[in-house]
Amino acid sequence: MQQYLDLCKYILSNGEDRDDRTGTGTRSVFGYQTRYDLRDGFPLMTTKKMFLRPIAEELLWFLKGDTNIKYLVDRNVRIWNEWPYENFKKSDDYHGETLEEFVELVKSHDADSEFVKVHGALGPVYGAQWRDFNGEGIDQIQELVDGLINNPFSRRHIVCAWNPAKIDKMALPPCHAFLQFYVSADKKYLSCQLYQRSADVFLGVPFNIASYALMTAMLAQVCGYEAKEFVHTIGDAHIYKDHFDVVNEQLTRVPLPKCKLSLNSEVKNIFDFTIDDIKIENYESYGKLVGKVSV
Ligand code: THF
Repeated sequence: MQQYLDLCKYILSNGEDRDDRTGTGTRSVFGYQTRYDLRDGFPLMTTKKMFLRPIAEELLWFLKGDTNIKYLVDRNVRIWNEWPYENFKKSDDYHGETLEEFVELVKSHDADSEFVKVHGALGPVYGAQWRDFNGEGIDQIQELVDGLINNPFSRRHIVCAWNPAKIDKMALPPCHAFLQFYVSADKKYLSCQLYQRSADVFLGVPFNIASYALMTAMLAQVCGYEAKEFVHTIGDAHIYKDHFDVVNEQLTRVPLPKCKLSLNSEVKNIFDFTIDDIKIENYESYGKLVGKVSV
């Protein structure tokens, strides 16, 4: 994962310092591409301690078409909690609860309760656009699978989460906006390229790389290919100012050998994967590095 460290170094030395929406401030470059070979191991960052479980749960949540944090909260995945909490704070139901107390409220209410429906909702984010684009019943994932199987050399294996008609209804407009898949000429391999409009390089990018590498492997399995390459193309690639110290610490670490992804080979439908079908083996890493998420 030297490519990732090179990206960090490149931003720190060449980026411009900018104010941003969250008020934290970033150093940023525009336009950067990295490539990860998926054949020689799984690209889970080794230069800090990571867990595949929240990444896999988030991907399964997207694939279900779910856009409410309840599913994640019930599984103790907290990466999406800040955004509904910001909206909750502006509502009449807010009586000074902390983020932790808000999360407990989401956990203790049923999925079909008013509380969860109102305060757990993120609007029509990834899952909604992937499985039911614009609320018009277009299942981009099913169409992708059908296309990869029946028309491998198509140049239209696209999944698009960016829906201009619905941006203002989303808690956060999609960062990983546009995906394209590519089958090799010998019909052996599947590759994936992501266009990410905005990337929090310390916190988000290690998640995003692992997430799309996992998705590529799952798609490859159900479509009869092997995962080959993940190409990551970024628009605004930034490091938040309050992450500079942990990034510099990470840059002193030399990447360890990649781990291996192990999927349950019996799963033949992309929508049938469960968390127990997704495992990593031989994961070795340096210790954890902690950074705050800017909202
Ligand atoms: N907003 C910002 N500012 N950064 C992001 O990375 C980001 N995302 C998603 C949407 N908005 C974003 C949310 N994804 C973590 C990881 C991914 C996130 C959000 C937060 C995070 O805090 N990771 C910690 C702890 C992980 C844990 O709790 O298990 C880490 O150390 O990796 C990018 O798509």
